[in-house]
Amino acid sequence: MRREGSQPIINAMHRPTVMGVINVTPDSFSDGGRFADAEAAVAHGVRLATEGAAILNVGGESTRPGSEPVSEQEELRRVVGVVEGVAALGLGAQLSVDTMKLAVAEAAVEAGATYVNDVSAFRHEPALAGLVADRGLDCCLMHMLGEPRTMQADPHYEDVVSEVKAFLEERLAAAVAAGVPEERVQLDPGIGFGKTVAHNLELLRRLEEIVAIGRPVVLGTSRKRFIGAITGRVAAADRVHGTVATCVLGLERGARVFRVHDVAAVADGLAVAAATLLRVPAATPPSPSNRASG
Ligand code: HH2
Repeated sequence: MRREGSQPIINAMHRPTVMGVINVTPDSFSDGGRFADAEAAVAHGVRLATEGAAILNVGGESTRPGSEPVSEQEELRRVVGVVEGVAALGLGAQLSVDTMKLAVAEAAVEAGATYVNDVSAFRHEPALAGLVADRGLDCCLMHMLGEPRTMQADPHYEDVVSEVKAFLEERLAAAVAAGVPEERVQLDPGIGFGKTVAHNLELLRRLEEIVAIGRPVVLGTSRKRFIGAITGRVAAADRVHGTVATCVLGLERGARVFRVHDVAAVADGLAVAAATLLRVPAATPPSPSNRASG
């Protein structure tokens, strides 16, 4: 199910879009090992699409702080069968590959992906921009200070928001120079990628400054460590409520794509927030039993 030359996500500037995470990894920080075999990963994709994910993001390399890089062969082995398996089901969700590697992106696109999520923003392999341009793909370019192995060592900024903004503007310009139409590009401040708790909160508080670049902003706060630092929730899976709060705050400040593990919870939070802030009508009328409870 290739969607070459498909329409850009036309409503990304308005309604919130949920991007569900499928980590096909043994070591991701919050769900490592749970979906490491392809069958479990595909079943998880079905569940996330049913819960309201319009984009499914398949990743085969953990980028958590301190993680070691994965070989190209291993990443291919993890990702391609899952993209193929989910694509074959025709769930209606857009398939995205979470990779910095050209060969992995190429194989995922052959298998049905139409969106490249590159946490290196085309710095790791600049030729990835050419693939996105040639195949008419959507992409997400994310800010990261340094590399996953060392990024949390001692991150320092004069002003985190203006530095992240300048970086994203530069990467957007580089993508456009490589032939990627601007309307295919989404931008992400990279929550937790070379940032302290204070940096993450400052980015969230002043997200409008990133939104002002003019491209849809992707927010990836899901279950991350700063939420644990604030709430005291040590287990990543216990950070769902904190995640919903960050997504609602992000929506109010203009973010439109939310990369999350807990799709049902976040979709509900965003639906209520969008109905309030954006006057987006409810997706389905309330059931009679819900109506009775007012
Ligand atoms: N965060 C992670 C991975 N990819 N992509 C974007 N665009 N934005 C993010 O914030 C982002 C991302 C890290 O989270 P996760 O995939 O859950 O963990 P791991 O890297 O350990 O697999």
